[in-house]
Amino acid sequence: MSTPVALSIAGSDPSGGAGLQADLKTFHRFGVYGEAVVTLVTVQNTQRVCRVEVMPSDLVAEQIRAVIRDIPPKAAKTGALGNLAVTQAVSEAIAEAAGSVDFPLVVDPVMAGSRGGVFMDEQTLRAFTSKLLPRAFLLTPNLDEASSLTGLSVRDPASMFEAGRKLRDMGAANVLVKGGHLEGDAIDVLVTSTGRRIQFRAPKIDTRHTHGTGCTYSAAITAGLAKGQDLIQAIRTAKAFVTAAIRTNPGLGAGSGPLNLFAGK
Ligand code: PXL
Repeated sequence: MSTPVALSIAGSDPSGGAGLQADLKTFHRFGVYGEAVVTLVTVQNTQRVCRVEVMPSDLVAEQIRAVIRDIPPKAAKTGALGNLAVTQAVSEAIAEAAGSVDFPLVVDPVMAGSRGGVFMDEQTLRAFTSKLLPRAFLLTPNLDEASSLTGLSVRDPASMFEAGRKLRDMGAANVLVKGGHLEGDAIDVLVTSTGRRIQFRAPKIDTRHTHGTGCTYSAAITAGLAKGQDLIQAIRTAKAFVTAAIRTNPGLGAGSGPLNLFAGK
């Protein structure tokens, strides 16, 4: 069997728990070879984000072009993009690649970090919505992101389903609205390309060490897709992994620490 390859286009978290670092570790955990295009560099530890420097947009586009034809990914994901220029450059480079390389794209609409740091302003949100969102095989907003993208108040499974339907109308093929911030269980709602609604449920784990949960979840789904799993199978496996990774977190750092990305090994 050929080596499964996945590409992440995301920001660097030097504390290693989120962003590109979490994506690569998660790909590796699932036996998937990872490629990594950096969009922005953060300065952060488990307590706070101190600085965000976004890469020049041509540098981001060149990285994508350099790797995508040489080692074509079987699946790709985007995370924090940082500004308007990078969002446009990534959308264009992905559109260009779509002519010759075919892979499902998981789009994680990262707007802000759990430790602070804003990765998407209003203008960027508009470009993201018109240019990148319609290229998503799967869009993975949390409750706040689903609210910002749709203008709806997304706060329970019914409104998560509404938002999912609206985001499909806006052009995403499938939408997984993540309910990790709901009261009670962590319920995620998938609206599929055929309009089916499927719920994924896991118990909420009471810990402050949840940094990188969104990145890890979308990376694990991307890894599953790179291995040829269907979407529902990839989400089930990813959800179980993220839940185990939170439950067995290593308790690192004085603030919100990382997950256990070895979970299940
Ligand atoms: O979890 C969202 C996220 C994504 N990417 C980078 C981050 C964070 C959160 O802090 O730092 C680089």
